[in-house]
Amino acid sequence: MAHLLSTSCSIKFSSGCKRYSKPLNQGLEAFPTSFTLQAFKYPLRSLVSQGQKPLRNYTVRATTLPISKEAPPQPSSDTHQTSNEPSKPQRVMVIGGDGYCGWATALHLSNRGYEVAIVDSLIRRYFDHQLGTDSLTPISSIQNRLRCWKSLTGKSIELYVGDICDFEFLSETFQSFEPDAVVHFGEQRSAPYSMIDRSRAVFTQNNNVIGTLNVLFAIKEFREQCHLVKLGTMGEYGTPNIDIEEGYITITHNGRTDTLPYPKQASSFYHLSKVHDSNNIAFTCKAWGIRATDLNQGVVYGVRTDETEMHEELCNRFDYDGVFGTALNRFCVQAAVGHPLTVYGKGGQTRGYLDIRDTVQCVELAIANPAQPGEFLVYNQFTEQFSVNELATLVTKAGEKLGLNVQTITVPNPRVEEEEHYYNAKHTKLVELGLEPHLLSDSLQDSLLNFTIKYKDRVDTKQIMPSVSWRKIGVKPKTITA
Ligand code: NAD
Ligand code: USQ
Repeated sequence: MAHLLSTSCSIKFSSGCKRYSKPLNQGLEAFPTSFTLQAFKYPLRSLVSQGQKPLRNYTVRATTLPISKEAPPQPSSDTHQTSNEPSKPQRVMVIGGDGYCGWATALHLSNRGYEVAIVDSLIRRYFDHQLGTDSLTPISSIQNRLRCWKSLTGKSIELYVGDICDFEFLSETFQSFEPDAVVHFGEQRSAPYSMIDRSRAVFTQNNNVIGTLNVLFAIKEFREQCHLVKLGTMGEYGTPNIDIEEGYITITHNGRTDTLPYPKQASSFYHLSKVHDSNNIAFTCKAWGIRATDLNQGVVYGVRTDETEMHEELCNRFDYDGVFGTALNRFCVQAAVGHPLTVYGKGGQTRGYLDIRDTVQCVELAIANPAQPGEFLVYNQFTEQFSVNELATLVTKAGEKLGLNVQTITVPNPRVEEEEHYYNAKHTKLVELGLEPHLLSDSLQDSLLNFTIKYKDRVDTKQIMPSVSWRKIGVKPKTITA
């Protein structure tokens, strides 16, 4: 049944299991009370079917283009290559390829000669409808994006629309595409979203943990040599008072020494879902000989990559709202529209950051240097670390150069996190593989700021303040606008 459909693709609904049917507009809280979080009035399942059966999962296998079905080359067993020209597995499945990191990565890999398929449920677009938010940038439908890519480059990217929590869909997709590598971005990735209420916490962990578990089973059953490149997060480690190593730490205790997974102290139900993923992946590497690389990524900033720059229809999404927007991207939008920069609490919270152009580089390096069967590689994927206060200072200075009057306010921290802490996370392994970082220089700041200024008329300033409180999770909303 797994086959590709033509441009005017028909839609097949699969009988995926119903796990989540509570309307998602319940439990949103305004925090603080001076703004509102809009909620969409339909339950999640309405996204996928207006039919009689209450389906969560649906299957649309579509491509705008015919694809070559040549026999895929076997992935190289020659791993850990450090040369500049590593052998490439040819067929890469990008799960979550319609999202922020996934879209940029899918185009980059396609441009670099990989046969790429995007697998995505498109649920990220639904979250915007649900919350009343939108990308700063106008984004085309995934079908139009792919048509545009084909017409510009002649390169086809296959598209499988469906939910990886639906194992039937995922099985058919694996058997149809036969990936040599799977890059897995396809998760609910907002910490605030996971902290809105019980239903979003459950949704996040269900979506992320079961989705990843299904990917592991699909590899085991259909493509056992396939290399899994999984996007984890630096937030799995938390902020311990010792240096953070890349995945593992050697400990001597009561005279005995062992190298163990680095302790995890996640600080949201989202971040915890990534810890569970990592444990499941590590276990299946041991138990089944899965080959996997966990990329513990820091906070991503920026929007332009070489490929998305080629045409406005290829433009990536850019989130600035209080639920999905991340620190530096938000600060640039805030500066552009004259909103004070929203530093939460004391602003000493320090994290690893990287340019989205480095995200795509890192993923390519991970694919080109696959883990051995049974091996679980862990890399810390970021290039520089900053405190929130340091980011605010950088944006203020860059804004001044552009004639902007940038102010900063202290917002009562909606999260439960250390606001002044030690932070020193190692991040050398991807550099050793060949990563050439784009650092957050003044000029980069200027160009990111200029980009946000270009789209500032699209900003809904009501979406800027944080709307979700870690302490008051599940409290009924005071205000929900229609
Ligand atoms: P995103 O929300 O923009 O994209 C995720 C994509 O996955 C969306 O297109 C969504 O529709 C899809 N998806 C979600 N659940 C799915 C499912 N069950 N089946 C199929 N598709 C599904 O997120 P992003 O910012 O691109 O992040 C991608 C990954 O990178 C996430 O795993 C995230 O945890 C990780 N990450 C992101 C950042 C960041 O700053 N954006 C930092 C560190 C790690
Ligand atoms: N922060 C502010 N003001 C803001 C927004 C954020 O002070 O307006 C602070 C937060 O309190 C936090 C830090 O900035 O201390 C980072 O917050 P964020 O929203 O930029 O990032 P986070 O919630 O950690 O999540 C993002 C992605 C997630 C990824 C994570 C990487 O959404 O998918 O896993 O970055 S990491 O932070 O390393 O865990």
